[in-house]
Amino acid sequence: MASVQGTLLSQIFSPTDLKKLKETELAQLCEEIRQFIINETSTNPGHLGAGLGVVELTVALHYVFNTPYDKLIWDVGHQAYAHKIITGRKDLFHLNRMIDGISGFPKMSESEYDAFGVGHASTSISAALGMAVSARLQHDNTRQHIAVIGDGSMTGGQAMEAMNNAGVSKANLLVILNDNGIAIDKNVGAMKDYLTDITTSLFYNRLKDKIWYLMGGNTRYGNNSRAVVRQISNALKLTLLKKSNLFEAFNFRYFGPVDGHDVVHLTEILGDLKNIPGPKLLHIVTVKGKGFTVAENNQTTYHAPGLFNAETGEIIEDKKCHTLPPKYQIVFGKTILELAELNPKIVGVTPAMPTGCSLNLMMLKMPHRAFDVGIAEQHAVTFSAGLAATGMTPFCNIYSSFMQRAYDQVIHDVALQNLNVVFCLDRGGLVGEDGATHHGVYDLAYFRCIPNITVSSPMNEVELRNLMYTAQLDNMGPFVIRYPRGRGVTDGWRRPFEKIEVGTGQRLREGKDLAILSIGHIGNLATKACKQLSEIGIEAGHYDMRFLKPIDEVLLHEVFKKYDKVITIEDGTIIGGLGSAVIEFMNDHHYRADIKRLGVPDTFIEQGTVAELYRICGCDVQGIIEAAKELTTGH
Ligand SMILES: Cc1ncc(C[n+]2csc(CCOP(=O)(O)OP(=O)(O)O)c2C)c(N)n1
Repeated sequence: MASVQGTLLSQIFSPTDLKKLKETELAQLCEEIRQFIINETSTNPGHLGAGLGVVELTVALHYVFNTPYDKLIWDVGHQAYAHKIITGRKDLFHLNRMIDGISGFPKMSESEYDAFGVGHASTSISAALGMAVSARLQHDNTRQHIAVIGDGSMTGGQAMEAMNNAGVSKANLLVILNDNGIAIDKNVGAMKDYLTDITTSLFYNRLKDKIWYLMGGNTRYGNNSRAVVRQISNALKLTLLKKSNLFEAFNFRYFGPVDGHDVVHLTEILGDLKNIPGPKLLHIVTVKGKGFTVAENNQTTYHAPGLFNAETGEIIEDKKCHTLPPKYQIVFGKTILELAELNPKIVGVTPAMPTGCSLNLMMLKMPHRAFDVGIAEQHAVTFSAGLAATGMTPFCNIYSSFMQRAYDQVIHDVALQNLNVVFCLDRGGLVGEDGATHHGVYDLAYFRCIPNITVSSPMNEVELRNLMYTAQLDNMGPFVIRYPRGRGVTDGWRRPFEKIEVGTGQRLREGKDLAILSIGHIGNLATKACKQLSEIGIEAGHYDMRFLKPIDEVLLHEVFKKYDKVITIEDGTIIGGLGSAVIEFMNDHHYRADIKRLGVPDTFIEQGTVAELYRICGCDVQGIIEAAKELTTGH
């Protein structure tokens, strides 16, 4: 059930309703929306802090602009809850991120107000620019195009590419830089320092205040904005400001920094900016987690806190979690630290996900050897290649779906030069509630076709550790270790390291009726299925392949000599991964067998719990049992 709504929010079903409110009512509406988001996400987890930080901005944007005719594009989209609530999805919000519910990110097919689908960072300016140019080509000079991008996402290369292009386009484009000083973890890099300087510089802000005073004496940009801005721009050319402002250097007109929590002021500024043609950037300063003290004070934790108490903010932990096996992420974080203590060549690299992947453990202990390079996957890969080319052994940890960004860098900079970069691919497989933009299901297929690369996936935490150990031994070349989000299966994972022979899998169970070949964590479902199949008289052999490339040919010969019925299972696309590799092997070696491939079908899988999604794909225990029955008995 949807949460209780405040008196103003209960009247809002679309931006048209919002526009009926008086300016003086907007602040109260913001508080009601904020409370609604807190209540809803406390029982149905999602992204919290970023959304709380842009409530005022969202209200102001829909108040001033004519959405959906005007195009509003959210970068990443994890902050767009207020946008969803205002644009007709308030009463569906209790189904946020659920199967058959609404997506946690803007999605074109979900609403006409979602001008562009998002989930990955730094795309909004490119998309908005494309739309602005399209409008111009279609002789529409009235449509507004607005990209809202965080300071973290602004560090992504694509955002810079788009700024560079937009700056000479004369397109009618408004970029709103939502500067809260943090990505998921603390924002990093020179741009962050620059934004801090520009926000706090006394010289800059005094100059700006003087200019605004000259423009009309109050906080607005003035009535005759175009003329005033032209005058001001000319004046600014005489100052250091133009040269010292990064965004002005990109030919954007820069406005700000302004308080992003003053909703009335924002509506006034946005109203004025509507009348100023060409590329312009409004820099607003906000607080991530605004209005919820715990979230303001612990911004990384409350980026996506899971279940929490809506009043106190206290996070509700799963009581059982202390007795469960550790998460793969923790095993990665602790193991890289152990290995780095043994091997001085090891360094860690993450593009803006230190807490998510647990590289933060190494960053704490060995700050000079662990690097957060910002939301910059391409750079992370080539930076790692540079490290490897000159004798270091980088462990570059990237979420599988974000690695899609850096495909060329993997081929061109790492594989082609056979450099020993260890790619730890976190969040491999279906990730659950984040949905289609975040599932890590293409990696097995897209890595398998690249020469020189070793592609592995551990079935449990001990294998993860041993693969990490193996990957940093001499002359290993590019080495992918791919594992899922969440918990492993083993107790006592902290055993002495053992080298795993590259390209070797293992037979886990002898069978006679069919063989099941798995790769990675999903093999644990195959183990369960084998036991249940045995209870109904079907004896399945089980092989944990461990390496997709090089694939264990000795084991495959064993399989095809013994079995003529084979199931392959992987938590990746059915096209191009383990199943495809096994069929290629069978064909190349002239074996004949009935092969049933289980994996993610050739369609985009939306959000839901991981268990629900594997069921849909026929890759849960029941799915394996059904496939085995069908293969062996024909029904
Ligand atoms: C390409 C890519 N890399 C990493 C992420 C993971 N991610 C989601 S939100 C986020 C931080 C974004 O920071 P910012 O743009 O400042 O927005 P804020 O959350 O602070 O509002 C990151 C790194 C992503 N979505 N896309």
